[in-house]
Formats: sequence, structure tokens, C-alpha cells
Amino acid sequence: MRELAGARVLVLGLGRSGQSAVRFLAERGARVVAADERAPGALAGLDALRAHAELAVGRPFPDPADFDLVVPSPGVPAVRFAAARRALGDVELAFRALAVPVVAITGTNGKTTTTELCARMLVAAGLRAEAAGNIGRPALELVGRPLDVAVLEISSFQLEAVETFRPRAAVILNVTPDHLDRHGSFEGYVEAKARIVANQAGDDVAIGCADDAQARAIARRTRGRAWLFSARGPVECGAWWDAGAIVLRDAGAALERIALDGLDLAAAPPLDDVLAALLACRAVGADVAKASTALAGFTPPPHRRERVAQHAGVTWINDSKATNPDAARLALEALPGPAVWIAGGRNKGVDLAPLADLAATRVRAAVLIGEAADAIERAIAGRVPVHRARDVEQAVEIAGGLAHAGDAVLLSPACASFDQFRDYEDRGARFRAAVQAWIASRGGRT
Ligand code: UMA
Repeated sequence: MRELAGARVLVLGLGRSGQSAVRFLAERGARVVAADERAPGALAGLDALRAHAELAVGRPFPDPADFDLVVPSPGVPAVRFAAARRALGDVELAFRALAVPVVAITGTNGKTTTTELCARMLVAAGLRAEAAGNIGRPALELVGRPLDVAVLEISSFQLEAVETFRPRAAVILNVTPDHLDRHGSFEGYVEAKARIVANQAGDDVAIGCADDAQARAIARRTRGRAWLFSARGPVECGAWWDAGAIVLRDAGAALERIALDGLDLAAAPPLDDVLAALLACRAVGADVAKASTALAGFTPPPHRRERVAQHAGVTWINDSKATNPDAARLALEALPGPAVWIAGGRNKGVDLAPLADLAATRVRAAVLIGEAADAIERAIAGRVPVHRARDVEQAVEIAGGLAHAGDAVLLSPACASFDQFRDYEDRGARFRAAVQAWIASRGGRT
């Protein structure tokens, strides 16, 4: 990227991705203005940036039209830099600088688990692979690493600011309503997701869930090859689950069967994620039998249907990462018995009503928190007893009093966390601590 030397570049947002972009651009000789609208005191890491950039912090963004290039953070919507002559996000910059094939994983739910699992599988198959992207480690941190494959979790926000991004393998796990406040409509969200396959061609592979209409349709838009996966039954080309084994089929090739005999399915990641990760390994030429051995030691990341305690016959489950209704639906469906359901937070413009039927059959009582409490109460009123709590600590107390032996208490909010918490991890950590304190106050141990 020789054109960066001497270019005037505006970086918008100085969170994790913005800071990685500032360093990357400065190292390549760009003259960088680093901007963030938050007060300087609220931003970590600013001092380290001063050596690389002129800071414009704690005030409105400079005019994007005054710069050769704008590099927006994922959290900065496109309307904020509509006047830019050129805008490229950190994922696009990383893609241009990486000299290895990229596996890109998107979807409404399951991205992080699939991304981590895929990287582990590639390593198990003998390849040098690391995970980055929306997972929390900016994609630019992979530039210069000794790698054979880069595995990137990619969000719809990041896909708004790509241009030539062309993953060798693009995974679309599922697409259900989320982030409608940012994308304007479900169609807008789907179109953003579809950009993951827009530049694919030739031997590139798009990997979509056969059982999800949008994911399937996006995979079929590729000009490369389309593979599908299904936990329900056979697909023409791709992978499926068949009584304890994964079956893979490519056009004109023999079936390949990988038996997963010793695998504890209750503790394993969702089958969709496993199938998608394995197909991505195949797409970059990894030995899938070797790759599948990574499953044995793999624990899904925290805050995803994570059992945090068991006390007096009640199982406490932290699913704070369920920041949209479909994620909460999956958690409620996976419960073996009745639950007290803790939900609420900041709605992202999504209809919460579709959860009502499921809640009516699975939920003993709901404890609602946050800005969306009214909307959820309206959706389930008359079908599920509703309680209100001012915060997650009080929700834990109320839920503990309502749960019977054999129940689960499930925190699966169906909403974002930003009304009351720093992020979903903060929400999950507060829930976990509150559960432990509540159990300890009753003389129990977690
Ligand atoms: N900012 C402004 N003005 C604005 C908007 C933002 O000044 O109008 C500033 C904020 O003050 C803040 C900075 O921009 O200081 C934040 O930028 P950011 O929100 O893009 O946060 P980063 O720390 O750079 O994290 C981003 C992703 N965040 C979002 O997409 C919101 C992280 O995904 C990602 O892990 C990280 O880059 C590294 O790639 C998080 C996320 O919530 C986990 N993603 C969404 C999701 O998964 O649902 C898409």
C-alpha cells in the first residue's frame, strides 16, 4: 500500500480498531489525524497514539472531505463520513496488507465461537492460523504475524467499509434481525452481510447454512463456489451431521465421513458452528480429519449459554451474548426444562414479539431489566408472569426466589447491554458475580 506514504488520513473512533489503524497507517508514512468524540479522560491508550498522530479528541469529527482517506471504526455509521473522498475500514486495510488466504466468518449469532474453533482446527491440521476481527482483536494485529491463514470474525458494520475484501472462504452462519437501528431495515442488514461474498471468484468458497434462507441465498450469490452445511440432513455440496458423524461431499468427489465418537454434544459448540468451521478448513486446503481433532479440547467462549452455577437443583446460565431475539430463542429452545428468564436491555430496533410463543411454553416467569423491559412486557403479558428489576443484581435475587428445583435461571437478554453496562461481557460478569453472591448468602457454594 505505497499510496499511504504522505497521504492525509483521518481515523474516526479511537477504540481498539481505531488505535490499531493509527499505528498501521503511521508506520506506512501516512499523516494521520486521530479523532474521537468522547472526552479524552474516557479513552484508554491516547498517550501512546500521540507519537503517531495529531489528536482531535473530545469534539465533533473534523470534516472528512478534507482528507485523502478516511478510516472509520466499525461503530461509526457511514452517514458520519458520507462526504469522504475515500473510506476504507480496518478490515479492508488488513486484507490488503495480509499475504495469506483469509477465512472470514459472519452471521448474526455464533461468529465468535466459529472463528475461534476454525483457528484451532487449522492449527490442529498443522497450519499457522490466528483469529482476529470483530472477536475483539483488531484484524490489523495479524499483519506481519507468521501465518498460513488468517481467520477473521466479520460484522455487518465492518462490511460497510470494505472495497476489495475477498476471503478465500466466506462463512455465513445465519442472518436474523439485528442492528436494524444502524442498517435501517432487515434488507439493509442482509445487504451489508452479503458484501462478504461480493469480490469472491474462481476457487473462493462461500459457505452458508442450508437451513437459514438468508445465509443460503448469500452463499449462492458468490462467483466462486457455494457450499452448504446442515445439522438436519444431507446437502448436495458441503457438510452435514449424520448420527454422530460429520459427512462432507464435494462436487464429483467421494463422501468423507468423520466420526466424532467420544464427543460430549452437550458441552460441544453448536453443530452449525462445527460444520461451518470444518468446511472453512477444507476451503483453505486443510486436512479435515486432523482439523476435527481440535473439537475434543474446545470450550466455547464465555457468556454463551455458560453454566455459571448449580445450587439447590437450579442451574444458572449466563447467555449475556444473546444480544438479539434470535439468540435468546436458541437458548430458550435448548433448555431441557422450565426456566426463569432474565431479559431486557437496549433494543436495536428489532421486533421482540416473536419470542412470546416460545416464552409461553418454556418460561415459568420473566424478570425484565433495562430500557426494553416495557416492550418485552407488552409482548409476553398475559402469557408469562412478569417481574421488574432495576438492575441485574436485583434480577438475580428475584429470579432466585422464583426458581424451583429442576429449573434453570437463564440470563439471555435478547437486547444489547449498553443501557446499563459497558458491554455484554460486563453484563455477564456482573450476572456471574451476583449469582455467586446470592448463593453464598444462602450458605451455598458454586
Ligand atoms: N465514536 C465516536 N463517534 C461515533 C461513534 C463512535 O467518536 O459516532 C468513538 C467512540 O467514542 C469510541 C470509538 O469510536 O471511542 C469506538 O469505536 P468502535 O465502537 O468501533 O469500537 P472498537 O473498540 O474499535 O471495537 C470495534 C468493534 N465494535 C463495534 O463494532 C461496535 C468490536 O466489536 C471489535 O471487536 C473491535 O472493533 C475489533 O475489531 C464489538 C461489537 O460489539 C465486539 N461488535 C458488534 C457485534 O458483535 O454485535 C458488531
